[in-house]
Amino acid sequence: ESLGDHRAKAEKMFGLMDGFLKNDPVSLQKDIVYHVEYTVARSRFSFDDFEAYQALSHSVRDRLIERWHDTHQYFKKKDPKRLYFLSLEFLMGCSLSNSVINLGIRDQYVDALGQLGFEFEVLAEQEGDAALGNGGLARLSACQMDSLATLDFPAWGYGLRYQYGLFRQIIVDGFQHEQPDYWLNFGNPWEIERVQVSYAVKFYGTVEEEVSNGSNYKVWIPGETVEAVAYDNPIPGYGTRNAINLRLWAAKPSGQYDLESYNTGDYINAVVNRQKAEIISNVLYPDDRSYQGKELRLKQQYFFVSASIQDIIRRFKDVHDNFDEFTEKIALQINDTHPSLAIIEVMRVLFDEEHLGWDKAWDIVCKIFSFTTHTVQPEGLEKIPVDLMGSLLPRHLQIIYDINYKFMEELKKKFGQDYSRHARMSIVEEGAVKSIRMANLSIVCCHKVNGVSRVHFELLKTRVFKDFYDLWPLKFQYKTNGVTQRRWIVVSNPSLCAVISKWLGTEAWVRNIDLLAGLRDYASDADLQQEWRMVKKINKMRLAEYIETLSGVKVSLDAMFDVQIKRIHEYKRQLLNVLGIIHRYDCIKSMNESDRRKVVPRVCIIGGKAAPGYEIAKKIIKLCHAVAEKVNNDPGVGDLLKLIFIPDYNVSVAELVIPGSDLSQHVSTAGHEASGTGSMKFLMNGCLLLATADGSTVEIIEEIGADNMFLLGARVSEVPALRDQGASVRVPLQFVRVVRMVRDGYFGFKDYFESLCDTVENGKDFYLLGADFASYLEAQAAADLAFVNQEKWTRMSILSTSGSGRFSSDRTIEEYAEQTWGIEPCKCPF
Ligand code: B1N
Repeated sequence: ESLGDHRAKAEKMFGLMDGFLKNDPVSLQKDIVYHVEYTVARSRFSFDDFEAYQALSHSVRDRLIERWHDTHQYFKKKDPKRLYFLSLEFLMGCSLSNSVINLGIRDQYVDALGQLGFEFEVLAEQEGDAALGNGGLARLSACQMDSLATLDFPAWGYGLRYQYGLFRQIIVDGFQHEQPDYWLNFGNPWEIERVQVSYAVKFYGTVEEEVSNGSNYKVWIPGETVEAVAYDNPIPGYGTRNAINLRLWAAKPSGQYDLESYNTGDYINAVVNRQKAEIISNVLYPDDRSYQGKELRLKQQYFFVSASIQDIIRRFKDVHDNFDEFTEKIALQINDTHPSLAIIEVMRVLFDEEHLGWDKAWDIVCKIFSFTTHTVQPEGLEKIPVDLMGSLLPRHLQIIYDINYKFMEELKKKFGQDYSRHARMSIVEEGAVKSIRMANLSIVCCHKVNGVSRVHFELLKTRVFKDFYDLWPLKFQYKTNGVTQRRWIVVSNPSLCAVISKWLGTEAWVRNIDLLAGLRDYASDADLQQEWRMVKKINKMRLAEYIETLSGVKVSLDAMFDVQIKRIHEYKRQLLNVLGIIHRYDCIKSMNESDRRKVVPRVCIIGGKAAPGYEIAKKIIKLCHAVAEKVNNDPGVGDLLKLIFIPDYNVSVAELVIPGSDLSQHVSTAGHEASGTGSMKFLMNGCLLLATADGSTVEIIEEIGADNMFLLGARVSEVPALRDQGASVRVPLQFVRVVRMVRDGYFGFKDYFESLCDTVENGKDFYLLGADFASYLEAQAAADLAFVNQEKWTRMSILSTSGSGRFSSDRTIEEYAEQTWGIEPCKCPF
């Protein structure tokens, strides 16, 4: 077919489409009804809210697809340098509200549905979260995709389409239980299955030599082949026509049939064996920050990496017939070390398959890859046992050895016979279990290594990667994390959004967050303050209703809502919070009537999941429930103190809880949180922070000033000395007392809590809860004092929002684009 014919055909088809879809209420209604009838296949006379949600989503999806097609057509025409963002985790949450807001058609939908007798919000609540990730790292990927789309960058995301997302947490008798999250059960309107986009991914087998054109080449003869099928998820930008793509891979049995077993008549077993391929993309590993050398996890990593690299090279080759321009057209970003096999895979393809020669292939690899680390503790770094790597990916192991050999030669030249330095920096770790250090591999091969906050960067330079920093100081940078104000203000807090736009006289801050600083001038304005408090009240009401439905506990709206929501970890110190609550309870119990009248009532809210195998974290959850049981049912306490554990914390729960909180806690032991991003969401929503000077908090202090938050605890620089003091560190009596209460069984489950108490007593308090307890209580007292003065509190709250501009992922992405990826916007014309 000639190009002319193709064009004529395309134009005829576009003519039949009657132009693009229209967004007036009647057109929207027609589309929704059409999807009820033909897509969901329900009768237009009888469908429930869920089916209405499905039809509604399909009509939104159609509009997404139009822009997504045009964006990719346009990228193809312009052929700009593209960014490929590789991450094993994306925590997207719900898509409906975010999509209609970014497409700029929310109001139209609200009207259209209203006229049909439906409420947009009610239908939106039918959607379940897409939870293909654990915590901060995964939600960061999602925020960054939103910013990439909004800022018109020619970017693609690549990841894995897990059948089971992060487990659901249910609480039985105060204990966490895990249930599978089979999120695709009712279909997923936000993805587009692309059966024709698939690649074979190889595993196991052997490496052989082959002679071609007089040279020797290595050929990998795989032992197993699995097919990767693409599922595309359009990501719409806000205030732009651009919609970029998040391509997730699912494993399917390979098209290459196992002819042997089909011939031997073992048909049933052959089919059953084929089905095993799907295991690879079955389930997300629920541990963040702890590395386990599991074969399936390595398979997942290589599976999504191999498919993505094949896809990227195929797209490049569509328009280029050699690799000369590869480095000018492609930037590959590795989200932590999880996708770092991509580096070796590109090396293998260019060297073994494209025959570019080692030096040329190596030169390309070193120019295209950049890597962000999210880790603080050296123990958290990924290490793959050599035996495992050699069996699953024999050729990759050889290439890693070759890279390491050359790297060691370079070190010898530079540092001579400093063998302990060589051993520390080597990609291969000798020892009981010989392993590949994925971080060392990534640092050696990438042109930039980024940290996620300034404090994190300092720790990388002086501790975690000190040797590498000494060798290549210019490789190391940091980009402080950010979150998207589209989801974390516009979607989740419409009332606040309206007030902000009203006072700034524009909605432009949704794309240009620096404008929020304009609110600073009105921080003491009585009218703004009143509207601000009204917004908080509305959001607290929503949250209070949610709490009552969940737990049956009625909470007072006059109380300070004090929230800590994040994954449960010892270093995040939810236990410090609970011990503080016990102390508060203990104080209230011993007060006389006149003192009680001075107490600022509190609703303490804690939420978060513990990794299924993390025993201590699970005990912290149980302790929350045990304390809540006692406190919430104590008639002598009443509204002065309530403790609520919100089960199954996820993105949607965060969207509800954050706008409704007054105070939020970010109290990790200094030096342990690489960045932290929850704090940024609270800050944007005008919730005050009670925090340690850790991770990104240090930069938040610089933006809003220490007077506008409640700081506590040891600084990063003080932690090592405190740790060295061990049992002789000064611990306040109140701390000893509250731990004793738990130990003695005051909240029941005496034996069960024993090992939990052991983690903070007798000189074994690694995370320094005892050392920071006095300071924690002082910060809490300061928060109480500030809350009594509502003008002061509201002013601090407005200053929090107006100072949150630096923590937009738009800023982070602009920095990456300029300093790391070298990409420029490519805006699809309207
Ligand atoms: O990444 C976030 C940071 O804000 C947090 O401080 C940091 O703890 C978090 C293995 C991780 N670090 N490492 C992980 C996640 C999943 C996994 O399988 C490690 N997550 C973080 C964003 O920078």
